[in-house]
Amino acid sequence: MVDMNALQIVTRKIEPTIEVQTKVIDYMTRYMVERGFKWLLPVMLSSITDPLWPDPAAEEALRPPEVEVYGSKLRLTHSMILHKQMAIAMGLDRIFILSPNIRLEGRSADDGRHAYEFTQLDFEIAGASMDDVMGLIEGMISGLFREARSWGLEREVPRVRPPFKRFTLWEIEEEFGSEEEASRLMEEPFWITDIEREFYDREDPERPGHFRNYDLYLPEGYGEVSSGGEREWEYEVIVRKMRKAGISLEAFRPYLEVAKAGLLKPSAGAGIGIERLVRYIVGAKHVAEVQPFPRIPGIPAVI
Ligand code: ASN
Repeated sequence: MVDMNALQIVTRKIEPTIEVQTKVIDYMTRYMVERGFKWLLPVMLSSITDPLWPDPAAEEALRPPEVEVYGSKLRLTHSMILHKQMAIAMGLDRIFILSPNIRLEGRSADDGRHAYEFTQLDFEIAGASMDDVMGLIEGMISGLFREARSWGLEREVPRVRPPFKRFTLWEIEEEFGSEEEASRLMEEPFWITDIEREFYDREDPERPGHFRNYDLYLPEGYGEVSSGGEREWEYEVIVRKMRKAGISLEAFRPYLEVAKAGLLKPSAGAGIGIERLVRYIVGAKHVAEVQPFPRIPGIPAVI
């Protein structure tokens, strides 16, 4: 059930799910720390945030809520992608954050995996390629699933082995019709690559019109759980792509200042949706079931 009142929210049996979530976060953060990543704390208010536009999955651009703070307007975090690039510019070469994101989706179609407030494990690696990041995520997911099989869950988490299958978005559309249909038909996690979207994902310099980015999809209809890419770092390229997307350069002034000074560096990274991953591991129908305080588009938060 998605539309719950306060008593229904509080009397649900959510403890086993939160136990799983604890183990999932423990596994994922250890995985990153053991590989030399530094753990940053999240930013929730900033003058700049991810435009989430252009986004082939969205009908219209989302507007991040704004708060007037000390005479200037700050936005609630859509994602920390631009801060991740800044952290790389600071000389922090491998970073991750458990990053709370707010995305006020206008969608009414409820696919069971959208929450307007959620947390992603967001990470970035200086000088990395898409293969580096995809390999890192494959190692994390297959190790996590292996461990989850020993947690005594009611549901059998599948045995998965890297490398996961890769499809371009074009191949998915040809073969399955849509990403959702592919997710329903597949039995293992798979990648979708080459998606034209936000300016910060890198266009392949050797194949203009193709993109060095990747989304990880879960099988059994659970859909997208991770999204990332190699990044643009050159000022001229960033400005050209922002203009093409109709994005106001003024709204991204501090970011462009750093880019113009030549301080952004090549990097690649991704974010992995914690609630979506927990939802899959426990086999919940709806992401609301794994959120102690559900945040479902179209339904006002009760608590
Ligand atoms: N975390 C994603 C990335 O690293 C961005 C996002 O959440 N929109 O590409």
